[in-house]
Amino acid sequence: MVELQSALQAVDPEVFAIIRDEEARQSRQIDLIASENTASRAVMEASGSVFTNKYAEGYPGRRYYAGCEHIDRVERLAQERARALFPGAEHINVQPHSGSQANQAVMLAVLEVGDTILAMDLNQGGHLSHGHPLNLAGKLYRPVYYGVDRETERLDYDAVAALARAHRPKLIICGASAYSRVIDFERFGAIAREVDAVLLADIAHIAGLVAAGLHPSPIPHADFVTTTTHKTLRGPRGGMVICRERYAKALDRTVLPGLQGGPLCHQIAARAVAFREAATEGFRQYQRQIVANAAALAAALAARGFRIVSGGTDNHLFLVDLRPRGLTGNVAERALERAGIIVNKNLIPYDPEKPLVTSGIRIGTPTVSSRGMTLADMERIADWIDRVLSAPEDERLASEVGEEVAAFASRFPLSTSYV
Ligand code: DSN
Repeated sequence: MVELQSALQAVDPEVFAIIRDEEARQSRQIDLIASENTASRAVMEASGSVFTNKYAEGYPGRRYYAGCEHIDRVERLAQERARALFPGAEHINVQPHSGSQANQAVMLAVLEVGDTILAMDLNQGGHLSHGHPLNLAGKLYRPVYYGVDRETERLDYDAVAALARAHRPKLIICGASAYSRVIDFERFGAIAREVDAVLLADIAHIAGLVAAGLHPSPIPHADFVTTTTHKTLRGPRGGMVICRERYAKALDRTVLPGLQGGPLCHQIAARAVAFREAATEGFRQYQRQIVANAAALAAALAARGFRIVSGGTDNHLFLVDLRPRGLTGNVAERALERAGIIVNKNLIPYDPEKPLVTSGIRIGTPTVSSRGMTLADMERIADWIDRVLSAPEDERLASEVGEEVAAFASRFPLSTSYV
């Protein structure tokens, strides 16, 4: 690592300096973006390895290039380790470059253009790639959306079932990017079977929790499970698909040659490392800390008068409704950023504001937990958020808090290994 950095510094001091600045930023700030994390040094070393030099179109033992014996070994290892992490997984493809491409691969494997899909509305916590009108999925297929109940702000499974009966979708997608409650995959499985639909569970956000046994697994209920590998799972950036054996051939064909060319071999090696880390007791303890920290931070903010969507959280994230404070998400995001606290503005269910304004912010604890912050630290963070958002235009206050945040955050390492 040190050698690589030196080489970079010699060859390209400009990029080297930018990377150093980014490292300093990450180290000095408190990252509460629910989809981010800090990969371990081991993961980054594999990600920056000679595997970046290799082309390996195809699958282990069946490649379109020579010289693939070692990528075959590491890809098989990644598959085996993923299988151990997600018991019951029949077939695993570790090649998708991202979660969106993993989702596209599933759609391409089971849908024809114009088929109906039923998915969670992006405005209510779903994901762009599940059929948003501006996304490829929304252009190729006919999306119908479900959401959360207006009162409880939790998934309304009866409404999902009614929509499924009315629209007879070929594919139902469950999984979210801004939903703080347990998802009942068993219920989704029953709904899908009733209307003869294929079920895709996108667990990108909660994969680490599922691997650690802190959220029920969708594997027994879903035909396909997709995930990214860099959120709670804490690996390198990338995607993965798990599916029933009967879909294995169709899925592999849609990943390559359907959607992608050569896999990112260095990222596959890094995924294998991350899956090894995720099989440890240290990782399971880390996941418990994420959930405990999220609950503590939500409670600490609620105690300071913030309204938490659905009243709390069961997982790694929650949404804050800023309307009672007379704020919008974009104003809060900017003010907090000035103080070194990084969140993202986010639509809340039934949000009257536009996506670039929003009435809420999304807060997640994977990164702060990776860095070793615990329950008492959540109280401090809540205090800083409260102070900054009490006077969001006060730049002096923001920079005062920013200095406290930097002094505090710098004490926690960016990258920890759990093996
Ligand atoms: N963009 C990610 C998120 O922030 O949730 C999902 O892909």
